[in-house]
Amino acid sequence: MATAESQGFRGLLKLSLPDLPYDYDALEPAISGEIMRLHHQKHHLAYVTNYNKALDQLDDAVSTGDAATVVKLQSAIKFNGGGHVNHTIFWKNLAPVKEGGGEPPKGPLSAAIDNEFGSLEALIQKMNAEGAAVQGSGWVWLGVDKELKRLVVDTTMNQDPLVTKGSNLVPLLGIDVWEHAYYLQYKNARPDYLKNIWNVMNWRYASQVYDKECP
Ligand code: MN3
Repeated sequence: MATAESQGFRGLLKLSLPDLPYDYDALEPAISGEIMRLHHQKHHLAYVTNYNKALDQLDDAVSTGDAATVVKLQSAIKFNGGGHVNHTIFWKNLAPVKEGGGEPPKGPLSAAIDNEFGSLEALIQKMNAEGAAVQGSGWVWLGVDKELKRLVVDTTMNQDPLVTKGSNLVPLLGIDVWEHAYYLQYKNARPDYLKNIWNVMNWRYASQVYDKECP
């Protein structure tokens, strides 16, 4: 939201926490309401708050010519800014079953998946295997290389957005494999979380992004 007090760094807007496009419990039983509430209200909010704090400090450091502090702030900006970017996509990547969650992709994206991976099932198996293999915290992505017009599966560590793996990469779907995304419900069984999340995957959103990048 654009308010006067939200303006800090050179008049640019600070971030604010976006609303979820569904209720917290709308993705059950795949993802519990308790996880969704904490993930959105605590984790995502912390990225927003800490990014804004870093921008304030950057504003001060830039205006006093404090290059050492400008450099020092880069990791906080990358981590918290990336957390906001990734979670903003993640909420849109999910949808309640009654709103099309889990419905397989159609049209050009479906054809591109078959062409690149053989089948939707093969893509899901590949993403689940790569997501399960992420050491520590990170993300597994389905993206499109907008120059080559090709689908790619890749992983990123911590809160690095997909674009850190290549400037032409645009995320279609990202799955958060941080423990905070599943632990309350699935404990240490990340593969079970990965298996069930496809029941609420929003392929309509992925198709919209794909159609925009590969018209
Ligand atoms: Mn998360």
